[in-house]
Amino acid sequence: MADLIQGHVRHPAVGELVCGDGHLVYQGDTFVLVVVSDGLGHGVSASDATKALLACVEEQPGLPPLDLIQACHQRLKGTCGAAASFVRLEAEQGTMIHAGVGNVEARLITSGKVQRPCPAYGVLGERVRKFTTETFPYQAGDLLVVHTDGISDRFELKPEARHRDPQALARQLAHEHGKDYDDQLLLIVKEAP
Ligand SMILES: [Mn+2]
Repeated sequence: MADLIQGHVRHPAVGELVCGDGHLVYQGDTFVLVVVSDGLGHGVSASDATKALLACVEEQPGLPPLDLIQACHQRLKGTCGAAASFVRLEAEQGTMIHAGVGNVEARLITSGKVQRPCPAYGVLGERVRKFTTETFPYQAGDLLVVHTDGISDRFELKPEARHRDPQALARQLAHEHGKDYDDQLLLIVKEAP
């Protein structure tokens, strides 16, 4: 199992005590699963939706991302709902599989280019237009950046960013592009090559 290097910044919107954004990184035998959730709105109800989503993932982290996101959609019925991004890294197969709903942004920084998966429209627990997955070439050493809309996506990362320290880079991006009025979460994951 490869070494995982991670960095993240997470904090609630100004005036809130709990953060509605949350994440999970699960290291399986042959894959790494990364999930970032943004519970709709702020505060306790948003945090409850994210907790329900992450609990659903923890019960069955080995499910294919498409099945997992649909299971979460069912589980979140009756909550305030969530936007979320599910990323499965399979270094041996050389692939990254992404399934997402709503505006949680993921990017994969590789040696050649930056890949930006396109999430589906909708809200988990309420309505989703169509569940889809996208698959991208992936190898250990690539940098995965996932963040909620509490961090503006108006930043550019070049292939050289793969060599940055994930925690330092996460802090810098959140500092420069964070929005005080929304919960913020930015997560960076890299498998040691
Ligand atoms: Mn948000």
